[in-house]
Amino acid sequence: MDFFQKDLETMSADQKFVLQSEKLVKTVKYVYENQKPYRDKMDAIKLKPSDIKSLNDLPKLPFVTKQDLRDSYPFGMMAAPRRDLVRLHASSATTGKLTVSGHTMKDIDVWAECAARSLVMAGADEESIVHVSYGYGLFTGGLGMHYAGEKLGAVVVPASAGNTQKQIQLLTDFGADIICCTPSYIIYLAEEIERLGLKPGVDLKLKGGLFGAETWTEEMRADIEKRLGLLACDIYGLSEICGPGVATDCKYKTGMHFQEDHYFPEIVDVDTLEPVGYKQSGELVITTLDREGMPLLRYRTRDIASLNNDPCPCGRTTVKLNKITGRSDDMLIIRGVNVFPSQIESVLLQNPNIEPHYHITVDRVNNLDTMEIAVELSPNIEIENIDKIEAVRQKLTADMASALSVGAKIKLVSPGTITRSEGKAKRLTDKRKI
Ligand code: DLL
Repeated sequence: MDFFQKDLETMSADQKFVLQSEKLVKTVKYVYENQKPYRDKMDAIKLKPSDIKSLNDLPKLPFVTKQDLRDSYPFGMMAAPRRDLVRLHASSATTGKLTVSGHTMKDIDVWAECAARSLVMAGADEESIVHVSYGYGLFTGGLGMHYAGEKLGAVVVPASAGNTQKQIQLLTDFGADIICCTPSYIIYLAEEIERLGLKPGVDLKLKGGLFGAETWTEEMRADIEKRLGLLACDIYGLSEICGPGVATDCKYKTGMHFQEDHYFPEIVDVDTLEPVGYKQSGELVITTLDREGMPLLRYRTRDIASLNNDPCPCGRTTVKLNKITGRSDDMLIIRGVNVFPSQIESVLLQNPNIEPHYHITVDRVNNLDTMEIAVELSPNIEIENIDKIEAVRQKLTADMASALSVGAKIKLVSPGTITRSEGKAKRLTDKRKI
């Protein structure tokens, strides 16, 4: 199966523009009439729904921020009447209130459609067994991929997160060919699979995976693919918009195909908030084109990425989201230098002598920022081989300094000592904020 909905995934630029413009005009009118906080924003700049005639007028619209969602907690941004809402999801914030998202039946269906397209991109079809190890609950990962699998007509195994031994038993006994979980969890699973002496391709039938919900690098992808012999696709999404499936890699990995007939992406400069061109990095802003429950116009995701419009050999014509490099709010400023955790991961994973498990601790000592990166040594290195370990440490220290333009202390720790995560990994402690 090459496509889930070929006609919608391979539209010409003109067809797309017409469809998106029609949907945008309708959504703006619907939002103005039904979402008071946004109507107030439009009134404040004297913008009327009739001023939005096509997609070209999108930049006239004000942005919506996470703070707007918090200010209207819990239901202020819902545009559909209560009787039409069928589900709530929420994303936990590190500080403050939850961000709540409400869905009508149609919203759930559109989301399932986009996530089913994602499953197909990872190689799934109606014969597939889809093992879902994302958490089920307010987090959208579990239920999002669950409904996608059912929509595709595959068999879904709702394993949810946790209980790694049971997960491996289910994977070997049921023979799932597709797995959905966070990149950090698949690494943990791979490690356990290796420890148990199970052989990918023999004891396990996995051929594709959809890994997302956190940033991960190309180096991490290569490691996952090598260890498990599967196609590792990146899947992006956020609960404010729907959940997993907003954009996903196909097997050619030319960037994540953005489901533009439902969710329109823009990248804006982080300082000026002006839209930037393809391949230029900035903050991802998303407009929902047919959402009913909680439509969002120009929602600032805080995710830092770029778009590309290069042709993809798969035939899909959708614009592509390049890997998320970080969040504007998880960017670290170390002695004045901007550092994203993904840059650190990228350096670490190029070194064959270490494992992809790390933790970053940032502190301030005598008014100076310090950064320590604890990373696990590969089990292939004998712990008594002090000279080798010192050489690995020195190489990593030098590579890190040249990649980040700021020094970091490297602490090599024994294999298995860094806490494994079942959901989104917690890889950073910033003591300056505690
Ligand atoms: O993480 C939805 C999801 C579930 C996506 C499963 C993919 C797979 P939230 O909990 O609301 O929703 O968190 C959304 O997670 O703004 C990004 O910062 C980050 N994120 C999600 N997918 C990716 C990805 C889900 N593929 C926030 N790469 C987003 C990097 C990602 N970051």
